[in-house]
Amino acid sequence: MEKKYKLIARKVIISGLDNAGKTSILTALNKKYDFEEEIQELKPTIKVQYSRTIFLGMLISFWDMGGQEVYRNLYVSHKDLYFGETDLLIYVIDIQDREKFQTSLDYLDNILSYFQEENPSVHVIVTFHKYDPIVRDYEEINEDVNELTNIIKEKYTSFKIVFQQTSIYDIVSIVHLISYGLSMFNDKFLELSLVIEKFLVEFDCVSLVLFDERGIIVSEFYNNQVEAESHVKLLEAIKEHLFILKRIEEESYSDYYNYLNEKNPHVSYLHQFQCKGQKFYLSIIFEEDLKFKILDHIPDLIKNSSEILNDLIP
Ligand SMILES: Nc1nc2c(ncn2[C@@H]2O[C@H](COP(=O)(O)OP(=O)(O)OP(=O)(O)O)[C@@H](O)[C@H]2O)c(=O)[nH]1
Ligand SMILES: [Mg+2]
Repeated sequence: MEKKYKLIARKVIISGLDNAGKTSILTALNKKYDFEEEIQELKPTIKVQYSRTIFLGMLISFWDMGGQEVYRNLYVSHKDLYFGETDLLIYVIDIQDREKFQTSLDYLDNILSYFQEENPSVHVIVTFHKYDPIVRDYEEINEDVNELTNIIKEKYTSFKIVFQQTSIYDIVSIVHLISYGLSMFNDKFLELSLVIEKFLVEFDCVSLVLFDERGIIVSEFYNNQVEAESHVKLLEAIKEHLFILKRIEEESYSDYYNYLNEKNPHVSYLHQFQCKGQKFYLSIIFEEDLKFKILDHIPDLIKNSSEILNDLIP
């Protein structure tokens, strides 16, 4: 049956030079796992590739803007057509390609000057991409991240630009990038994060993430006392949850699904619930001895989250 409500449309542009990794980011986001082969075979994007998803009552259109020079020239000579009415710009810089930094900064400048004139309230995220696990400790890479961040921050004081680091070898970083961007559209997300934070603190969880059925993060909180070594395990557990929910959706599994994994050092728990006919997943990581206390209180958490989700979903 067709739903009667009208979705709020949002336009998200993913821009940057050719080979920066834009199409890879969207492919990884979509697939969550087993995307390596597909990404190896990606061809440069011809002009703009459009895709859509629904996230909490918003119809999100992603514009993946092929970054080869001919296309960049085309966009900047028809700025209204391509950049008009943008709600969020995700600008991708290949952090491993130093030689192209200046060209990338120039292109960003071109786009942001347009927004400064025409659409100063646009949300902007700059992501330093190809920040792969194996290069994260390289001093030069981190220096480049800092330097580029400072250059951009100092130049565009009228925008509140958010900076991120992503890699397709770290799927959680990709999910974060897009989720963070989408949560900028509605203040209710802040309310939800307070509910999530309160639960995390009260029951001393390691992490608490709320996903929608497509695996986009609606809200999340992490215990900042987690040590580096456990942090890696924590990300592994969240990744496992992402894979499970992707499988559930792919296989149209219709029963409620809960999944408890008691592997060391922490227990990880995935709990599905519904609100206004939509599925959501709570992903919780906690210490073994808190298990019963936490599982007992999940219905309260669902109740409190659902009250806010009810307002978010049209
Ligand atoms: N090391 C590394 N390589 C990546 C990453 N993301 C993408 N790549 C590689 O970068 C290359 C270009 O990726 P694309 O996603 O096609 O780049 P694009 O920005 O869409 O390029 P255009 O469509 O021409 O604008 C591919 O060979 C990918 O395998 C990453 O996080 N790390
Ligand atoms: Mg592309």
